[in-house]
Amino acid sequence: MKKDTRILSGIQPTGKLHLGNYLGALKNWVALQDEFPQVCYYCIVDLHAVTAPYEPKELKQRVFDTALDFLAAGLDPDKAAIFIQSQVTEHSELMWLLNTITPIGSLERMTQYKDKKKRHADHINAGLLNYPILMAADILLYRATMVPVGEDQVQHLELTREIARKFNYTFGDTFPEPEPRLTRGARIMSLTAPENKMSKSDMERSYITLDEEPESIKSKLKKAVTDAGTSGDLGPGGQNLLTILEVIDPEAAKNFENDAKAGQIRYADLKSYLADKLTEYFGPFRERRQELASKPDAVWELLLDGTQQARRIASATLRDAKKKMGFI
Ligand code: AQP
Repeated sequence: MKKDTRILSGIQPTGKLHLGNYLGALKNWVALQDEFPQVCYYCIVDLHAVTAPYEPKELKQRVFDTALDFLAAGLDPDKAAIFIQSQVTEHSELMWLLNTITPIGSLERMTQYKDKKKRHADHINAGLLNYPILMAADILLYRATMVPVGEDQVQHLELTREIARKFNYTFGDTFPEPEPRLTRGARIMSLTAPENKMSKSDMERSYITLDEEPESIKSKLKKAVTDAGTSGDLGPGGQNLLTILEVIDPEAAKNFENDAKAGQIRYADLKSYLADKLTEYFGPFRERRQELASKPDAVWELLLDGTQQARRIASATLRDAKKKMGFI
């Protein structure tokens, strides 16, 4: 392992985590904490979450829910720092400094911004535009060298690299340029509109949370859209179900795929098999989550520990950046 490897990633507390968040991010985070213990920083990015409309009374509970999902999925506070973004105030301060060297044109080009602008047409705020600068601050504050992300975040990471280069060029060498670590292939689509990705802020029927009850998994999958494409082709809905099955039972997925190629697939069978497999796969997760939920003080304590670890690094980096910029 290179001595200076450091890993950072974050998830917004915008709802309970779903299969997409797990297969596209969390599963990979757990593997990385085992491969690179003591240098992973995993963050609940609540400052990002408030760029879209939300209910203030629910925010703290959502942060807590996300922490439960992190821990139940296998993130281990002895190997990785798990913390809440807003509690390390250096994130906001570095973001302001980076604001001053980021061209507005670069922000306006971001696909996610353009997409969110459409989705929240009555709530286009500066935070939505500046979202990638806060993400750059999250990453650069820890001098992260590797950022595990889904395909959808690669453009933001490229901007982070540009910001780091510009800062280094203008004020002197300060930040390494972080590399993306792409999660292989797992882009999970909505159950109700499989041309869109599975999203927490979408309607409940469109996603399966990691702690979803077996009956509910069954009923959501039963109603999942599975329009076949041309004959022998699964269509986006069926393909999505196979993508999910591939991760937990590759052999069965292959068999269903062969059935589909032969024009003999029975979606009811695929859905019912997948429901059983998901129920089994996430059984231990549900148990761990329930147990953790019954000890809220211990969970908040873990988050506090993680925050303290994060703050030690964050405050040293911010101090260095301010020094380079001439503040101190
Ligand atoms: N459908 C998905 N398939 C694969 N990966 C996904 N991720 C999210 N959805 C899928 C990955 O999860 C990580 C954290 O995402 P986030 O919560 O910070 O924001 P998001 O990508 O916007 O996730 P959601 O569920 O769609 O949240 P909302 O609805 O609040 O916007 C990222 O690494 C992402 O790639």
